[in-house]
Amino acid sequence: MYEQVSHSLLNDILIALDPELKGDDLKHFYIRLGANFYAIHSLFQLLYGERRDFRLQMHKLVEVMAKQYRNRANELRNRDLAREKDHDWFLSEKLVGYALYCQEYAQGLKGMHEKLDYLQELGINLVHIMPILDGPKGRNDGGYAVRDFRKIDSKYGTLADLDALSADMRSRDMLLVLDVVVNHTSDEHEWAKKAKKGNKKYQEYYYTYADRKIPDLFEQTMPEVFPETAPGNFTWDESMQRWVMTVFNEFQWDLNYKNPAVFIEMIDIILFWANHGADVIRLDAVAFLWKKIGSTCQNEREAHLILQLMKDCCQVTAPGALFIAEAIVAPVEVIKYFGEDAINAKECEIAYNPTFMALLWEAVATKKATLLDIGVRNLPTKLDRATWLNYVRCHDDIGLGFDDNDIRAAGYDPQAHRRFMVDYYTGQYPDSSATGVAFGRNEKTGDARISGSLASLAGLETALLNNDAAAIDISVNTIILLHSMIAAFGGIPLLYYGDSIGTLNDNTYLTDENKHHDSRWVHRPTLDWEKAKRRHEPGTVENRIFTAIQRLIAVRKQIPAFADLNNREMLDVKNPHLMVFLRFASRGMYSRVLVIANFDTSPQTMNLRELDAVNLFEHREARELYSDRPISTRSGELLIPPLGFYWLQL
Ligand code: OTU
Repeated sequence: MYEQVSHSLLNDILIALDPELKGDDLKHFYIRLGANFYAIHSLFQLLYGERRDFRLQMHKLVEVMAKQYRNRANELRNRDLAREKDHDWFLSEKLVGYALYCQEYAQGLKGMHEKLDYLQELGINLVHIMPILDGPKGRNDGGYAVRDFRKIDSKYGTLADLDALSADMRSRDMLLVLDVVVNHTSDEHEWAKKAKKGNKKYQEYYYTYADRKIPDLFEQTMPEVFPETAPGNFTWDESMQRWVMTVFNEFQWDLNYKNPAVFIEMIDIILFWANHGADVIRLDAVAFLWKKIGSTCQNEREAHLILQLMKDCCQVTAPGALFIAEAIVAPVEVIKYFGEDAINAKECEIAYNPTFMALLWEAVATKKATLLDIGVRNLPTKLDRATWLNYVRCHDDIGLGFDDNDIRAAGYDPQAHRRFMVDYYTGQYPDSSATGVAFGRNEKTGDARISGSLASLAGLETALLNNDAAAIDISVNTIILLHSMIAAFGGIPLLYYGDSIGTLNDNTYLTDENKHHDSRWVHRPTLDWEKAKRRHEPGTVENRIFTAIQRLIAVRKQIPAFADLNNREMLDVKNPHLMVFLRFASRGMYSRVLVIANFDTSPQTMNLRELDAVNLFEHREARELYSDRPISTRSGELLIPPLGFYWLQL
């Protein structure tokens, strides 16, 4: 949009810009800048308009965007243009992701090359390499406390190694996802070190206070993220003689986005990684970006303005790069990270789907899809050009963040039901064979979360220990069922390393002084490549899980109705153990697919006449796509095996 005030400011900025930043090859940059400048200016004004140095800061912002565009390789610029044309590319059913630690997976970045073959064998084409940036030894929260945002930790490799890897991935048509930890830095970051020495400029990069007055006000309404290991939200810094806000661990200093310098530094860093080949950037802990006394300091409106501004700036320099919002918050809040009031996503194109993840675990524990069904129906409608990252496990704990009203509607008491979940997955519940570990127990609120590998939570550890073939079947089928759900739901399935071969809990963290207090390390093991080899030995657990997931992925990629185009319809069925939904596509061979999942450990029947929404089965049989076999529908009833699922082509 053209608007005089912003446009005349833009003209002033352009006149003053370094001539080097005005070359002919910057044409595409300036076209995009013109298109986005009104939005950028408006957002910057909303956030920082009160400041006397507003114009100067705007100037700096444009300079950073232009410099990073000048640094952007032609290959990536061409990619940007191709993606502008094919703008819905990331909604495709062809995308399947995998998250891994490069050290634990491949002994570092150099080792990744040969281990990409394994991922391709599975069908993966999007790889999230967990944080690799320089951080203090031990006090780094698994890489989420960064000391230098432009340096790769030497134990993983070098920037040149990453460039080589991203080039290799591009040649294999694989997408690279990297983290930018936007909410905080390590207390050993150069900015923090300067702040500690009394440098006012850098103290303003953080929230620091001489006494407890403001911290006490904040803490009246701020919940604790790590109540066991890092209670409170402020830490006293001896050398600075000030309190500093530390929402996560005490060594993670929260950045102060009320300061435009912080915003500009971070957009510079985001663009730096986009220029090093990141196709997708995972923005960590985005719900926390804005702090306000009297609020929970999560999901504030300004946090959204910051993300919109980041998106608008990124679109000017590196429009091909997408953002993932990591906001593990309530469903009504998560949805806003796609961009509120927009039609197309204009904040983050991709967001973790923590609600679906937690609901899946609830369905496994109760063997019923009741709450899952309610929860999914109550997920707010997603924008166009926005998609979910659907996952079963990740490097973090499982938070039980479903909606209290939904829990009640499913017939449970919210608090008691959450307690049941924790008991169930930590093996306290009589009927449970899960071997998870509690995480983040909060004595004040009674809350807790759950750690543990997928296989261990699904009872595989216990089943193997008891050499119980039937129990092994149950856990293997649970693992496959859960993966079938993330493959069919709509969005990008994101697998977690080790899960496709049934990796169990790893208790070695208990003897590591830097890890023993944080149970999330139980599910961050070194990948056992000997175990992985057994994927080729028929009959092994590894083989059963791996080949099933491999098949799920291959079939998903052949089903256009599995692209994420807001094309899912939940269907009513009487049997509470079943989750049933329809996926549809306007074109393509398999235009409608009926997904049925049975969460019970016994076979369940479904009456086809209940499905009036799909007056389907005039035919005598339907093709089941996963098994590639016809299934008779003649009796008007379908029998779904224990923990089984069908993808029926209509
Ligand atoms: C994220 O986590 C990361 O995924 C964690 O590994 C980090 O510890 C944390 O940020 C701090 O960098 O901020 O919006 O267990 O679910 O802290 C959600 C709690 C986050 C995590 C939560 C999450």
